[in-house]
Parts: sequence; structure tokens; C-alpha cells
Amino acid sequence: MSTSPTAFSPELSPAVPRRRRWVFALPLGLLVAALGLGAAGAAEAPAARRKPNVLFLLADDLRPDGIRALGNPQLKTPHLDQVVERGFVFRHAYTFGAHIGSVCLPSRTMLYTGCHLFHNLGYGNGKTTTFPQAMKEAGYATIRSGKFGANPNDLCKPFDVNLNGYNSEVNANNIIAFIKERAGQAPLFLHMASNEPHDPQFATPEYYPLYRAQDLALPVNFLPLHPFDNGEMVIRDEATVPWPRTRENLTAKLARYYASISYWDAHVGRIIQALKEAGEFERTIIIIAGDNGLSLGEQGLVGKQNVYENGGMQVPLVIAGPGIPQGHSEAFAYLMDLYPTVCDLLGMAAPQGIDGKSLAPVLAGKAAQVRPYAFTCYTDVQRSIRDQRWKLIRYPKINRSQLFDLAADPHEMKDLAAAADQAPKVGEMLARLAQAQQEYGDTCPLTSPNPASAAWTPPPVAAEPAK
Ligand SMILES: [Ca+2]
Repeated sequence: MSTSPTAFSPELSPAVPRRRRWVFALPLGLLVAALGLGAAGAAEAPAARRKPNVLFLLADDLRPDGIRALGNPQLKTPHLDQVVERGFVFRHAYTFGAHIGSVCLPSRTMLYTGCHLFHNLGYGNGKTTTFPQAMKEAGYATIRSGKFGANPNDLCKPFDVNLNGYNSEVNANNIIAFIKERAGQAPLFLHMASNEPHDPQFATPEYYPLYRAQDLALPVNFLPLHPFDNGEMVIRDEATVPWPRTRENLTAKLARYYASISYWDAHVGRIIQALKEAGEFERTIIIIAGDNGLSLGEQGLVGKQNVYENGGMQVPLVIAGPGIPQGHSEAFAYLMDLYPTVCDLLGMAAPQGIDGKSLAPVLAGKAAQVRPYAFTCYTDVQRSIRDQRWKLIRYPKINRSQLFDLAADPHEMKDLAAAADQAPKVGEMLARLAQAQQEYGDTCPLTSPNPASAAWTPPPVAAEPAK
């Protein structure tokens, strides 16, 4: 572990290209002045000081079970476990979908704007106050440290401090320095947008030995190959493990993925410790989320370009802290709901014109849900609709549907779409899907006049695994 600096001094990792370093090469005094830090912050109104802090931990490609306390006993995540165990878990949280293979980018755009994908690609009307702007205007001292690339960097400009840190140690150092500089002067909005556990699943060397590939279990719905062409079979993420998937090649990736999560967990622990040392922890709301999910052998897939449960679109979502009960909910939540939810929790009005819905009534036990179904989408090749029991996935390019009874089959292993007695349910769910498309302004046809073949065979030469 690095020693945290005593004055605000943002770090970059050695991997940062040299041409970017000038941004951080300002003398500290100038940097502090440019960021408006220091004595000026002491003039914050007392009322603003009473607002809780918000620590928003956004991981990259974190599965909904990507923390031990969220249901994966193979993982070692002691610091995040403590947050989850005293917090409120949304078990059915999703990113709405993606129009491109880089699912991260539209996900983060929707998160920062509160608008869905078909609302100008998640940017809404471009005039609505964004999440970072709203926090700043509410008197928060704001910092984001984390991922760049596949991140809507323009939307992060309103942060008082907006840094591209290349790993969790660097990002934690930046945020800890900010806590030490600003604690007590203003409420803090601390946004760690980690690069982990996205491949290449970075961790420092001490974390990799925590997981031995041969000890790791495969998912119950593991398949060597996806049974048909879902429209996105050989994209980069799917090529990080060779075809066919085997126990050997898959668990090697699993071990790295878990090590990267444990590494992230350790540095989250350092931030929490810094909040405690600053006397701020007890009044800090902590949010844990992932920007998108990731298949790790389920259905023969290892990417995020699919709409299965525990696949590309389902994400972890946990909120903990003052005023937040311990508990969980099956309510359907989207990442775009976070912005209006935080506004609600802080007593701020969410802007008009956004699509996200406050989850605060669910947290307060006043509502069981904020929407009756969850719709997700991936480019023009996949659409899904689900309620608390049934899920339909539609592949418009091959005119194929899958129907799953999630109550009996949560891992989507038994497709009922072709069962004669389920024809009415397929029709009902297709109609609900079309209704959701109309609601969101999604014009993707659900049927192709010239459907492609659903048959698929993997590339003849095994793809090179990601480093
Ligand atoms: Ca991501």
C-alpha cells in the first residue's frame, strides 16, 4: 500500500502516456488555486455542511454477484462486504442497453444524465443538468478519479477535480488526498470510477495467488459454445477466451477477474478508512455499482454483449449509509435511476426531463417497484423484456425468441419458446416488448423479412486470449 499524501497531489500510474503528464505537472500551489481548494472552501454555508457525503464506487464490468456478500462465496472482498451487509441491495438492477459494443460508454452516459439510450443516445436533450453538475450546484466538493476512454469525459468536466487514474491504488490515493484536503469544509461527492475488474483484470501481484484456477467453480449454466448466433459472437470481449470454452481456459480468466476485484476491494477499504479518520464515515452514503455485467462462461459467453441475466446488462447496485435501511429488493432498477435517487435522498429536486426514476420510495419501504418490467437491448440484434417471473429475449436478425420461467429456471437453461402450451405467453411477452419499445422510442424491428442463419461455428483459429 502506498502512503497517502498529506496535501492534495493527484497521482498517475506509470502506464500513463508521457504526453498526458503535463496536466498534472502544475506546481501544487497553482493546482490548488486552479481547483478552488484551500481557504475559500471554508466559507461553505453551515446548512451545506450538514448534507451527507456520497462515496460512489463504480466498477468496470462488475457482475451482480461480483462481491462475496452479493452471493459469490469464492470471492474475498472484506471491505465491500461490510458495506453490502449494512446496506440495501437492488437485486434486479440493469444498465438499459447499448447501441455499440462498448457497453460502458452508453451505460455511463445514462448514469450521468439520468436519460435512457433512445433519448438522444442517453444524452437527453443536452440541456438538462447532469449528475455531477447537480452535486456541485448543491454545494458539494466533487472529485472523480478513474477510467477514461469508453467514458463520457465531457460529462465529467463539472467535477471540481476530474482525474484519469489507471488503477485503484492511484484512484484511491487521489480520493484520499481530496478527503484530507476538503473534509469539514463542504459535503463530499467522491466518485471512484475504477478500471477494475475489466480485462486485463489488473491487480498488484499479491492478489493473484488468492485464487487458484483449479479451485474455482464453473457457472451452473456453463456451455462450451453458445447454441446459436446471437448477432455478436466474435467481438473482442468474446475473444478473450478461446472457443470452445473449457474448464481450463475459463477458470484462468475467472481467477484473474476475482483477483482484480480483491485488489479493488483493498483500495476501497483505504478510502473508507480515510473517511473514518476524517470523522466523515458516519455521514457518508456509499453507493456500489457496476457499469455493466459480464458473462463468465454462462451460456458459452464471456462478454457483455448479451441480455441474459448475469450477462451483459445486469449490474450490482447497493446503497448504504445514514438513513438507508439494511435490506434488499426485487424492484427493477436502472443505473439511470441513481441520479434522481441521490437527489431524493439528499432532499434535492431531480431535474425535469430525465427518464430515471427515484428508487427512494423502495428504499423507504413505501413502494415495491417503480416500473412493472425491465427492458434491455443490445444494438439491433437483441431485445429483452422481463417481469418478476417471465423473460423473453428476441433476436430480430434471426427471428428467434427465447422464453424463460425465471421463477423455476433463474439461470435461463430451459427455453420454453417452442413449447406449444407457451405460445400464448410468447405472444403476450412479445406484445409487452413492442409496448416497451414504443414507450422508449426504440424503432428496431423485431422481425426480419430476410432472417440470417442462426447456425454458428467458432472461428477456425482459436483467438489469442487477452493479456
Ligand atoms: Ca464496463
